[in-house]
Parts: sequence; structure tokens; C-alpha cells
Amino acid sequence: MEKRFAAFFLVLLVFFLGCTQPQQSNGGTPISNGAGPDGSLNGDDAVTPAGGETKEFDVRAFQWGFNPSKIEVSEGDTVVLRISSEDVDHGFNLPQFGVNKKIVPGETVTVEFVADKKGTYRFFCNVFCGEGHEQMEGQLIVN
Ligand SMILES: [Cu+2]
Repeated sequence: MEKRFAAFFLVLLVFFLGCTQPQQSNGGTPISNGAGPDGSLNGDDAVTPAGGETKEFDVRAFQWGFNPSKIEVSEGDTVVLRISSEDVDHGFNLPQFGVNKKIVPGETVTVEFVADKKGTYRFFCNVFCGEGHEQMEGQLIVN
């Protein structure tokens, strides 16, 4: 009985070591992107896209359009839009970049995304705001 118990305990011990060792090696050798100053100096794998700048725009929604209606950025830029409404409730929908916000008068909605693909993308109002609602749109141009 005692031998069997000892053997069982040994098996448990082996399992325990087997489980804990990978965890220790993971913790002991962190990939550490940006943890150490050496890593960021040597790192070719930049965290931010090369050449990507942050471009900020104040966008005003009104019946029935956006000002500016044309927003131009470069591929890789981080785009920050501060959107407000001049009159009634509007929407700001830019589906290709996952943006879908309701814009209420008196509040500024800030959205941020990375323009990671070239092209011309339509943004539009998706909150019914009157007879010109269907024509309320603009363009995001990523060069
Ligand atoms: Cu609308």
C-alpha cells in the first residue's frame, strides 16, 4: 500500500513539475516588447507603423452634410476625429474602419482608428435627420 502511494505521489510530482516548468520559462524569458530600453533600441519590429503620423480633425455634422466633407490622410496614419453636431441628432458611420457613432448636439464624440488601407471610403449619417438625410455623407481618402 505504501509503495503504491509513493508511486502515485511521484507521478503527481512529475505532473506538477511538468506543469510549472513551462510557466517558469515563460515568466523568466519574457518577449518584452518595449520592456527594456535595449529592446526598443534594437527592435526592428516597431510598435507604431513606419511613417504613421497622428492626424486630427474637427468634424461638424449638420443638416445635411459634414464639414469637412473630405478628409485626406496617408496610409498608416492614426486618424483622430472629434465629431460634433450643429443642429440635431446625427450619426457618423464609417464601416470600413469600424466607426459607428451617434452624434448628439452639445457633445463631442472622439473616434480613433488607423488608416491601414489605401482607398476612398464613404462615411455617412445613419441617424435619420430630415429630408436630406440620404445625401448626408463625406469621403475619407487614404493615400
Ligand atoms: Cu441623418
